[in-house]
Amino acid sequence: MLYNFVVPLTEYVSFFNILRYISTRTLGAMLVALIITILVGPYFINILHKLKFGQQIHEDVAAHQKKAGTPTMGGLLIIFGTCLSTFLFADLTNIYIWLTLFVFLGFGLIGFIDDMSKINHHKNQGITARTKFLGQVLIASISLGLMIKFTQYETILSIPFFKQFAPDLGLFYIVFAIVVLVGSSNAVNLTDGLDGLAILPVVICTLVYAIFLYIAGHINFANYLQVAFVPGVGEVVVFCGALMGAGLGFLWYNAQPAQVFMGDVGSLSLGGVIGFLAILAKQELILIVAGGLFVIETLSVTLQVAYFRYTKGKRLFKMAPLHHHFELKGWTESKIIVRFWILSVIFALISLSVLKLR
Ligand code: 57M
Repeated sequence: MLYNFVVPLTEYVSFFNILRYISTRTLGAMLVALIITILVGPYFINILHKLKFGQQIHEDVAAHQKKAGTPTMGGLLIIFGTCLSTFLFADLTNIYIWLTLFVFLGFGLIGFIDDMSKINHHKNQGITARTKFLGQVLIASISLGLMIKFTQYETILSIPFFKQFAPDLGLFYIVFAIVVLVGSSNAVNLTDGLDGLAILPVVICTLVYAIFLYIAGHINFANYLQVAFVPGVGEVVVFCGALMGAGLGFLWYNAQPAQVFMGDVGSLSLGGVIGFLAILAKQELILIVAGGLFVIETLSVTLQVAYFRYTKGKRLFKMAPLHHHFELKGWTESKIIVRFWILSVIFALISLSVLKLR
């Protein structure tokens, strides 16, 4: 909004020129979202306490009993900080900004309904996995349909390491993109099981995609690095800045011992939007590396279930997702969290290096 109001005034006040740049607006969006989230946090957590939006805890991991009653739905704080800062700093005439907000809020809505139904039913059940899945597929299909209709988005798939080979998947691309969005949303959800475990890797992954989006939206950089040029997506970097700021502001309160959990409203919206950033930047397959931590957490569940069925009752890990395995092995919570954060930095660095390895 600031951008849209201020840019016409640059004729009279040359200082406002600073807001023309995506880079300065991204920094502004990040800083404002971070400060606002930290400032609003205590009031917000207080309201969640008053509304009794506390977390119910499963009894199978003893170390988690002390977390009972920690307010959940802190994802609303992330959504608030991100949206406010995006409205302030982004060019609101850019269609990709609106599509990104649609995905973010759409997946958030499904998580919100799930969180509310868990609280209302007092059995920690939420909506059924099937309803949640159908909701995710619906939001993903609408957003992708809108994107194909209103932008010049191409349905080609970039293959890492092969700059010349980028097959056009046509309609099949939509199916593939739905899998990316829904898969990424659920993978972040599975990872969100220890204090701060999901949010920092989400911020790191967003930083990776902010870089990819900046390059994809800039014809010279895209040509130089031989990646797909997607006109207009550079503006989404401002959203990424807002998301990173709000994420770090949330971590202020989600750091161990957490005063608030993000809830499904947080995990589903964040996971969904990371998938969408990967699609916008046309670096969909790299998400497997950039979001490597989310992938290994999800894989641990898949392997655990498959192994359990195959061996008729034996377990590969003490418990899945993977962070529970290390908890039961006796690692302290903070050790697991920090080590998993370091893993996500390693994955981020590998994914960025792919830009040059082609
Ligand atoms: C949600 N939710 C956390 C919090 C957070 C198929 C199966 C693997 C599904 C999986 C599952 O249900 N995963 C999705 C995981 C929960 O956190 C809430 O949920 C939100 C995210 N959706 O924001 O509101 C608990 O996690 C802890 N937590 C923190 N700090 C945080 O910042 O400590 C969360 C955020 C919170 C809190 O204790 O209550 C969760 O873990 O439930 N199911 C599982 O993960 C279960 N695994 C399992 O059954 N494994 C089996 C098979 C099926 C693979 C096996 O290994 O044999 C575990 N869930 C729990 N305990 N709670 C089992 C042990």
